[in-house]
Amino acid sequence: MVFRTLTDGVTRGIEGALGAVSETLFEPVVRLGVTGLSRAGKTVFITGLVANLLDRGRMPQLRAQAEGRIEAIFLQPQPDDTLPRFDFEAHLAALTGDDPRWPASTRSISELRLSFRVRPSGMLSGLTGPRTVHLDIIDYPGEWLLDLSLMTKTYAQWSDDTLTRLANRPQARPFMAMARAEDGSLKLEEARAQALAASFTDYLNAARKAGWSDCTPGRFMLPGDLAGSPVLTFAPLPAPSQAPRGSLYREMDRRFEAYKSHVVQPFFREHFSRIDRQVVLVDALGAIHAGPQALEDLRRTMAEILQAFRPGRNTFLSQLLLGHRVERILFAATMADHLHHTQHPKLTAIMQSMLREARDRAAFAGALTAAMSLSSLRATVEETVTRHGETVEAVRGRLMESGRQAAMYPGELPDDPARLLSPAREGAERWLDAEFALMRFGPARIALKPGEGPPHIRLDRAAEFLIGDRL
Ligand SMILES: Nc1nc2c(ncn2[C@@H]2O[C@H](COP(=O)(O)OP(=O)(O)OP(=O)(O)O)[C@@H](O)[C@H]2O)c(=O)[nH]1
Ligand SMILES: [Mg+2]
Repeated sequence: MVFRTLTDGVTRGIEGALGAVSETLFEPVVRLGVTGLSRAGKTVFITGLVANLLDRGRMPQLRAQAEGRIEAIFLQPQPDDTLPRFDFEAHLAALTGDDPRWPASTRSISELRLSFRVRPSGMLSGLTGPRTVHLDIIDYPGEWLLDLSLMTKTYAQWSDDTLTRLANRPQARPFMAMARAEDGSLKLEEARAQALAASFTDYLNAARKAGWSDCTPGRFMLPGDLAGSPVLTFAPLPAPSQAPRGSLYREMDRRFEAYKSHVVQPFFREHFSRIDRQVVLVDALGAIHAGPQALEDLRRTMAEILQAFRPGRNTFLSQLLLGHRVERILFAATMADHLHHTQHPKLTAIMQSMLREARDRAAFAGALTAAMSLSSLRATVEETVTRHGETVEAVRGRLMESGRQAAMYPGELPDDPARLLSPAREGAERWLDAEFALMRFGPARIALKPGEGPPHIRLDRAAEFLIGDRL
């Protein structure tokens, strides 16, 4: 008894030491970025994906799983000591507890490591033992990618560009009046700098609401723990004829550079540049429901965001990446459980068409791309109901507000995406020949069988596209 414990301890010690060596030498790491605009469904996606990888009963389309080659998948301490851990357990408890809720908004970056033990397929299967592959999942706000354009500009260039663009925008009137009245050559007064930054932030928020997508610096709208710090206390100003040391203009210039080097650059250098696979989540249904202008805003913002996947044009990024590239990008329309499955192909087509420009660019950079509609945590069941004497394919779920069960028929998406995208581009106020309803459902109360993850739509297909080739 004593002897066994001892040898166990010894062998484990050796395995531990070997483990540390082999991890760096032989165990491949795949870094999966998960992004999307705020409320696109990132947190629910990661939680649903991880829960369904730990318990794989609902993952038939993941090939390694179907072939019975996955021996184990388990959570591990993450490799980056300074990143917050993605709080998987808390999010899963919220989603699948007795009183199921959607998780709270996260608005920052976080990370989680999953390790896979898989048996190789094909010819090698009899020859070698199981391999270990690590999957690092990184959740970050899509808004952060908007700042990429700042990296190649000086403060003077950025100020000129921004003030020119803002000149005719009604939302910018108060800020423009303030900026024009400012003399940048005078000595810095902190209160003035703060007032300018606050007015500029107000403009950014109003512009975002009004549908403008060129709202940078992105962290002004999602400041997190940087709120009030000098890196977020600057604004564009007209160039004075001279800007002596200690002047307002000089100090704004310094803070702009600090924003680039302390906020934008670290994110791109330490996180973005190391991503191998990327999923971009899009709440296309939410935008369609909100109307043509919201859909057009979403299209423009996504096009801007996805510039980050076409590094060629941006010297800062291409120097940083040094040839490293994202190999696969999945564009996913989330919350597809609001639609009967017969409509999913139409939703996918709309998203595909909306992102065409951006997708072509990514393809140009050599990445493999795919589009699909999915639901990370299915909150509805399908149901055929009679409506004005007609039968329609609807979905049923538990309403967020009242907790009551209700059936929803969201309307029929067009077969041709242009029927939505063209009026959106032309600035239509509302949809002419259709209406799209959307009810907010809460997560359903679920009783999971052993070995089964929470219900979803196509998470297994998404996982197969994103990492299947590495298993
Ligand atoms: N019905 C349904 N709703 C979903 C699904 N996924 C997300 N949602 C809804 O979308 C909301 C936002 O999801 P999150 O995962 O928190 O989105 P996020 O992108 O992490 O949001 P931020 O952290 O604020 O950036 C949720 O509160 C749900 O209302 C899904 O699969 N089905
Ligand atoms: Mg989140």
